[in-house]
Amino acid sequence: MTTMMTETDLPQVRGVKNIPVEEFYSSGHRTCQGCESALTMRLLIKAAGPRSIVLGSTGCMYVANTTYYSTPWVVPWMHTQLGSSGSAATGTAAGLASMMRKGKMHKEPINVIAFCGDGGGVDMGLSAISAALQHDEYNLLILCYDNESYANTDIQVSGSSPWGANSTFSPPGKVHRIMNSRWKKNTAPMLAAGHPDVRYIATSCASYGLDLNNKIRRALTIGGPTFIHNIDPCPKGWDYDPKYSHELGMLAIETGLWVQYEIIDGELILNGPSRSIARGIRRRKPIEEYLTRQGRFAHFTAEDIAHFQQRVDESWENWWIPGVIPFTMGED
Ligand SMILES: Cc1ncc(C[n+]2csc(CCOP(=O)(O)OP(=O)(O)O)c2C)c(N)n1
Ligand code: SF4
Ligand SMILES: [Mg+2]
Repeated sequence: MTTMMTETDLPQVRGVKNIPVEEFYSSGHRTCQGCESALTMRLLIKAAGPRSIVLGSTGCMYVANTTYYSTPWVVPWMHTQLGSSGSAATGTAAGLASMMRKGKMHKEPINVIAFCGDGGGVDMGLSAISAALQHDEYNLLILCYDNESYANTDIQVSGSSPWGANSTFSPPGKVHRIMNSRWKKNTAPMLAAGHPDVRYIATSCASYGLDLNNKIRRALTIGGPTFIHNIDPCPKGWDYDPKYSHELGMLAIETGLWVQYEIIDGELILNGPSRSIARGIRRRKPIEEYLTRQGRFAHFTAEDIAHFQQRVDESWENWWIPGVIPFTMGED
């Protein structure tokens, strides 16, 4: 079905020393110190290489990266509206395919990558992402960098914010301590279950850079539309010392809160610490170790921490696929 050529020279990288040294997201941005989303952008384009077009929806990774007359992007980059990562990706892939078909462009594989934040992707642009994932004639990657809030407009709660987190829209008060009572949206499995023809959907974290690198490469080479959901610790929104971004990304996975996996042609493979946890090789760290490191949970009582832990335990112990698919098979 695919009309665009598939990139062929992005093999899986074995060992961190073999990650390319060239940078295509360089100096010239003004993200906060310790911003993991900036690292995600850097690793994203390092993995994809120079024959790429990147489309970014409104958010920190647009605003902080396009200060007047400066940008860190060394590849063609275009801003798109907050909820439009899906439509921008489809339109760009369609445009390239058309230009190549008409002979107006040299025929070559060009990576089409659209990114969105959690506000732009998990909430506002979900329908456009769904539409993009149904266009199996185009090769494209949509990457959601999830800092768990509408960060750029000063940390408002999103559908991807964790239960109970303090934000400008969910400040703990005297009457109601827990203002965000929603559990985080389970986005990647929702998109995978809803789009069974999509060949590749994965979750990742820049704290595991080699893993992220290889997932991006697989997403760009497998063919058709693909989606990666990436968790990004955000010092400002999560309220911690910027030097701990890397550690917090690891803790999100080691506590079992964020689960790392790839779904390739309908087959789910857990990887990294998530696989070791599922196999019983390592124990999940207590969620308290993660929550107490962040100011956004500073108002939590012991009861709140226990509730959070119980929800995480439930997802590993009662779900159909631990940490991923929240169903159980009903009795006949
Ligand atoms: C349609 C629309 N509504 C609201 C805004 C204002 N706005 C700009 S960035 C932003 C936050 C986006 O959050 P997210 O997608 O999570 O990205 P982040 O800022 O966290 O990186 C908002 C609400 C906008 N640009 N467009
Ligand atoms: S608010 Fe968070 S996501 Fe935005 S630039 Fe700062 S650290 Fe990065
Ligand atoms: Mg966000």
